[in-house]
Amino acid sequence: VSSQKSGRGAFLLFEGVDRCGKTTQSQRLVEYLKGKGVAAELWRFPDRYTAIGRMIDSYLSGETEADDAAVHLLFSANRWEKREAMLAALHAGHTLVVDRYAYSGAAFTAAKKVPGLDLEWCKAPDKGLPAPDAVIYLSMSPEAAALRGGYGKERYEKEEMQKEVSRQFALLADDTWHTVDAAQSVKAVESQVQEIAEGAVASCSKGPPLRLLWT
Ligand code: Z5A
Repeated sequence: VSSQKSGRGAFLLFEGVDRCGKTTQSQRLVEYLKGKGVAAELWRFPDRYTAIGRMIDSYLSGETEADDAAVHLLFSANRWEKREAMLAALHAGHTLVVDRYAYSGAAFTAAKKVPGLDLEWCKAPDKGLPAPDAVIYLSMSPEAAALRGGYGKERYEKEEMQKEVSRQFALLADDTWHTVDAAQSVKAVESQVQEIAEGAVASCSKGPPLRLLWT
């Protein structure tokens, strides 16, 4: 892998249940890519620092209540408000390593099993966003993930919910997905992640058009 002046950056996305190691691996991947001369940036969703993100943060912490459909649309809006900046960074040749995105959005709301809010409904507001070049799905049973220090205090951090989220993620797998066994050591996961990332960075340096999500 080497930095490229032509072409574009790669959009690399980490998804998976709570505690599977997304934050750990996304941080390590950015450092690894930078060490290889790739301009890499770490992004995460929700972005809790925008006005919309603060509403989401308050909902996740349990401080406020909100209608499930309305909160789903807030998560989606939090991605749309970042679209232009994402596109600008990718076209400037920056590789984005993103911790959660629309797949989490669809999986978490669909997991609530609210009548009317099925998986297709949940995907609809995110259609047309920049699509990732590679989704790195860190696969782990919610039971094993819970052993990693237990769940925190946020709204969805409960084993039953995480099991249903995991079932919904399985329905969202597409041709950009690479499943990595997240129960391995940090180093073993990391070396598989690096291989996937290097492949995607190399092919994006040739300048393929960015795809639009779920269209
Ligand atoms: N949500 C939504 O509903 N709709 C949306 O559209 C979006 C999100 C985008 C935000 O969570 C919540 O919003 C989330 C989904 C929902 N709710 N839940 N649940 P977040 O992304 O802010 O969650 P987080 O708390 O930052 O991340 P996480 O998922 O809890 O953890 P993680 O990033 O996957 O794992 P980690 O922090 O890297 O690792 C967890 C622990 O395991 C830590 O102690 C590590 O040192 C350890 N670890 C990591 N890897 C290993 C290995 N390989 N072996 C052993 N131990 C390890």
